[in-house]
Amino acid sequence: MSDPTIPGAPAPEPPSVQEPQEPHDPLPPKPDQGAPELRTATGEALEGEEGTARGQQGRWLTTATGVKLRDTDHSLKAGSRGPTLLQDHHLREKITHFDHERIPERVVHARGAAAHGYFEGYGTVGEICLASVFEEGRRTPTFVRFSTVLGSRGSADTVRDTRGFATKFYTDEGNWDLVGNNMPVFFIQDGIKFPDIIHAGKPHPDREIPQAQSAHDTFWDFVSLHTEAQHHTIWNMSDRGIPRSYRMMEGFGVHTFRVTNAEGATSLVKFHWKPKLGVHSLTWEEAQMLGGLDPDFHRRDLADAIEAGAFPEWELGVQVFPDTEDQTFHGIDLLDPTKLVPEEIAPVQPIGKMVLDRNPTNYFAETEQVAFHTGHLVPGIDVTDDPLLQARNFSYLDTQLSRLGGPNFNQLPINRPHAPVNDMLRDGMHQHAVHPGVAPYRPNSLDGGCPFSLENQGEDLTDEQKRAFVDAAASIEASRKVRANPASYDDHFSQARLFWLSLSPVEKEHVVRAYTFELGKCYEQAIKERQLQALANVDEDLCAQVAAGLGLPAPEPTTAIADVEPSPALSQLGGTWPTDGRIVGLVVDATTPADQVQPVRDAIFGAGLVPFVVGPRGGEIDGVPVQRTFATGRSVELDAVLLLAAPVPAPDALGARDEKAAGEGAVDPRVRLLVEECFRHSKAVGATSAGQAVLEAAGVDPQSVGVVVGDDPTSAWEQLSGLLPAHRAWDRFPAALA
Ligand code: HDE
Repeated sequence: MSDPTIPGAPAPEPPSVQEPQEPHDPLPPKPDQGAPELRTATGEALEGEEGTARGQQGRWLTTATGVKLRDTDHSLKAGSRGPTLLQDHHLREKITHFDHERIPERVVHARGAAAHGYFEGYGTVGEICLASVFEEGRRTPTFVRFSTVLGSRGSADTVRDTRGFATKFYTDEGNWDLVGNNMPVFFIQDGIKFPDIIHAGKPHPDREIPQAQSAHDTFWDFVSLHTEAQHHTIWNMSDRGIPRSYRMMEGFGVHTFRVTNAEGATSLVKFHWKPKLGVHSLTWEEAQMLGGLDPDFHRRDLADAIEAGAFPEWELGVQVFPDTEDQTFHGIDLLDPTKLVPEEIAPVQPIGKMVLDRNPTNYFAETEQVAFHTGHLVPGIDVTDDPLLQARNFSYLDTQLSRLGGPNFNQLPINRPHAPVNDMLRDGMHQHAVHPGVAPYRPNSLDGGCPFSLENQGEDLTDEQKRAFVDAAASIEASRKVRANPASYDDHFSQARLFWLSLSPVEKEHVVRAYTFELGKCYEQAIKERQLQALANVDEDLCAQVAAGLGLPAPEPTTAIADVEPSPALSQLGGTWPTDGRIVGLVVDATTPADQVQPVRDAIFGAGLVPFVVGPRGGEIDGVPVQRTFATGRSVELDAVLLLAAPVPAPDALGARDEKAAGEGAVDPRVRLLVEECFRHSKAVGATSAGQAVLEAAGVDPQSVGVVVGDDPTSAWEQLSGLLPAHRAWDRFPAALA
């Protein structure tokens, strides 16, 4: 990375203090930004600068119809104090447009953040799937939107929830959308119940609280009655429900998909995204603090990492299963979306990688208007009969009609395919294409019979015919119309238990805490008792611990406890991972010389992390810019802290001005608090001899796990950087559970 900078500056060039007076061309986009590729409404490539915003041109303010204006600050009035005239077309245009700026937020997954990138195939899956996107070395542009499920568009990022992980691949054979989550299973086995689970999870209809939370009666009422939700629920209660970053989440297609090879043979697959940075989470206290201190934490983290050049990366992999008649694998029903297949019995085989390397230029145009759809499939990839997926194939198209105001949403720049479009869909609201010809119907003779379909010509297929989408001819057993589940869907607890048993002791502690917190927030005793009953059917220990926290007796199981093998791949702990884009706080005081800060700052940048200098005041200290002051900074923004000084209380360390600053002592109370919190959250803490006094003030034993002291900044950083790959100092607080 050349010339690293601290990410987050809003403008591509530093603004002047005075309002600019000279007109000039619009500023260029920031270097980290990209935009949808230049394409016509029907997918043709256009000449021009690729990946740049094209919204505004020229120097002069105009109306929506390009008429230059002299004044946009005063409405047209009958005299300077008179009433506004109806004649004021500029006022009416400006206000009317403003009045209609909003569109309905997504009914679920309303809160999200996105980035542009590319996917590169490894060429390892050709034997089972003919989709061109997986060919070796082929690069396909992608746009990924991450999201929470329950909250409104303005809700906090760090709430406990499932995260969406939706990827649009602009392949040369049309758009393919892989609309997944960060958890491999779902609450319901049949899409007809989606409104039920969502109505239960959303805020209560009477008071519209709580926002973006599952810790309330209606959610637990539903999942405790509808026990097929228990497996997904335990994932939500685990650390997966509070990711550290969108960059550090796995992604799952959840459903089983059917893929076809060039010979027409089919296989069943489950898609997995594996993050290069590993899977990591916040602590619950961090998540709660961030909800107030930085509700945009995940959004900011994604954009900042890309701006800092720490491009997030995932490997896409598949678990492959033979397409047998019963569509099961080792007794697991592959059409049941509440079940996963352990990686130990079906390894995830890497088939390509994705890198996100550009931030959107305009949130609304790109992140808000992107329209994903499970039915956006390409040749070689097809759906299965999973009843959840079948309902999704209806829902995603339908929802865009009300969200994006009509049937032409695929023509919005972010949704335009990169493959030529030659459909017979016509007209409708906001039609961008100017379709030639007179015969958008088939058969026709007036347009020379165009467009032709690549009809199957028997055995001798042309290359083009081979590459057309064909619905996989899966057989369906002789059947009767019924509203019923297969018997294999009746097991609701064995995989929740599998997940529980696969966790490390500290992860189990977090699950116990999450259930106890969430149920503790419910008002109705009956709901708590009912959920405890479900936990008793998962695991005795888990149930007993949660029951103790709620002050209720632990019930006996009502079903036989399943005998399951743990799947170690489900635990997040135990490895080391790259630390790209992690944030290290460098605490200085008003007198710390630049030569104590600059070398370690450079070393942190050089290692691909981001240093935040945290000082007693803003501006520069001995020429080094300060990113956070003791008043504006907080531990939860940081992955590690390095104390280069033991700052005395700053001039604004007044309880009346900043409650965090209340208290006596030789060290500024906010620095003490910063270190206390980092320690409590099991973060790496380091100090030089000059900063060591803060450890003492914060009551942190320098011998503790994950605490290092060095003579000088560079040696302290060297030790500290060795702690970061494990994400946290996990052994700092031993777990009581086995
Ligand atoms: Fe979605 N879901 N979903 N969902 N979903 C939507 O589509 C729906 C399900 C997922 O960033 C909506 O455009 C039904 C599973 C993501 O724009 C809507 C069912 C999984 C996103 C919809 C499901 C998901 C959505 C709302 C049960 C993981 C955000 C706005 C049958 C595999 C996409 C929209 C984005 C969004 C319906 C279940 C993931 C209403 C009916 C399972 C990541 O169409």
